Amino acid sequence: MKTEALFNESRVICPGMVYLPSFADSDQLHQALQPVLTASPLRQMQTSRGFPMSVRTSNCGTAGWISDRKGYRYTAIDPLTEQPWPDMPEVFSSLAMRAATEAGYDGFRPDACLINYYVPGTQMGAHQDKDERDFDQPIVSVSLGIDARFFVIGPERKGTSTAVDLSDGDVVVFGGASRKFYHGVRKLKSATHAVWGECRCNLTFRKAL
Ligand code: MD3
Ligand code: FE
Repeated sequence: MKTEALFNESRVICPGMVYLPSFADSDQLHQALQPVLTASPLRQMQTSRGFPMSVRTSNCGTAGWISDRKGYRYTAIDPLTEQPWPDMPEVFSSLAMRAATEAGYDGFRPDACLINYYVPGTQMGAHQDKDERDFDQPIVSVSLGIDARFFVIGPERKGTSTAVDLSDGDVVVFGGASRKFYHGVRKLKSATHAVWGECRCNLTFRKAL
């Protein structure tokens, strides 16, 4: 049975969620990301139960999201390098601010950029993002590399999901009611992107602190 409605052309997908197709310059972001990942390499974080997450992760900005045996939180220091997270590149922060403004959330100033790397077969189960202090601040998501199917449910985990197919350069802004909606990523299909290779990179910009 097919329970997912597909809305890929509409801009407002559900209350407060704005889709900006091809908004980001993928090549420029790829270039800016390399020194960030040299300073704070991608790694598989541990869940609180001690299992490795399938997505590989890093951060830039004054705060970075981590998961370990103690749970989820934002830290100023990268536990792997024991150094501050790398600075957020100017092209990252300016893109996130422009996207938020375009979506109607003027004044967004991200202090954290979570970098998620997916290889084919990887998925992210339904969850809420609730480790940030101020839920009035939106989250800006940038999809890079190979295509993925994202889904959003609603304020509760149960219910019908809405699917959005995300391609290289697509940006989604989650504000208003959608900020607390359950969401996730379907198992990534195999593909190769000319610049990013056999992977999808997702940048999520947040005001964490
Ligand atoms: C909807 N990442 O890192 S980004 C995450 O593609 C996360 O890597 C996915 O969910 C990814 O937490 C999806 C889209 C996203 C991010 C934050 C949201 C959707 C959201 C917060 C509230 C509602
Ligand atoms: Fe999330």
